[in-house]
Amino acid sequence: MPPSLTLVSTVYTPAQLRDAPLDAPQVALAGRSNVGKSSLINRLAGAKKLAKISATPGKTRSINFYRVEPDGYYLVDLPGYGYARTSKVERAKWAELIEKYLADAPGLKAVAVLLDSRLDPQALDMEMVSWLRQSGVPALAVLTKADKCSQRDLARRQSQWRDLMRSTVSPLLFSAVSGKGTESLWKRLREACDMPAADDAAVETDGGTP
Ligand SMILES: Nc1nc2c(ncn2[C@@H]2O[C@H](COP(=O)(O)OP(=O)(O)O)[C@@H](O)[C@H]2O)c(=O)[nH]1
Ligand SMILES: [Mg+2]
Repeated sequence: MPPSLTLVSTVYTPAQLRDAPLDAPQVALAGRSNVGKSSLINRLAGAKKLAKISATPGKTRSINFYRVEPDGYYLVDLPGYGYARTSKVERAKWAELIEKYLADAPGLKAVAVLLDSRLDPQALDMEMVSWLRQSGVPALAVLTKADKCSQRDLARRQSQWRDLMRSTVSPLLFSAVSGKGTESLWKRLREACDMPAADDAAVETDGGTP
């Protein structure tokens, strides 16, 4: 059975972060507005639709904490960045909230950075990636909308990001439309939270050879 998601906390202001489950193991999801973050969360949630796929992008200004059952870690949905029609004041509020979260969450294990597989690396994506590197927070790159690109373009995009991120791990290919990458994403999320892969857990329950 795939894990299930339950929304347990929504935070609008830095002060409200006090009441959020920041100590529990968690992976945050970040990406530019319209990258497909809500669609990805809904795909992970399965039949239970959770994140509103907005007709008016850039409207989500909250941080949403989803508990993953039965594993017990959290997926933390950060507001999308870089929506063009956001005011300066809005943008400053956004930055304050996200920066406070990223700096103050002891349980933060990694940030899944969602990147549009159709687009060349964007300045804001590069900023997020270099901020994570400087902060020592592991980045888990996810190329979204993979159904929109040819295998050849996807492979090229993967190696481009791998080089940019100075990583040995290829970005994960994901499509909310086809479901491609869903299982691999669950696996990487668990690994990021230091939880054994489901297969390993099964082996352990079976017991080793005496
Ligand atoms: N073809 C395709 N379209 C997608 C995919 N994921 C999202 N979209 C579309 O991209 C747009 C933005 O998606 P949304 O999930 O709201 O992005 P968000 O702003 O990052 O939350 C919507 O029109 C979605 O239908 C995908 O995997 N494949
Ligand atoms: Mg959204």
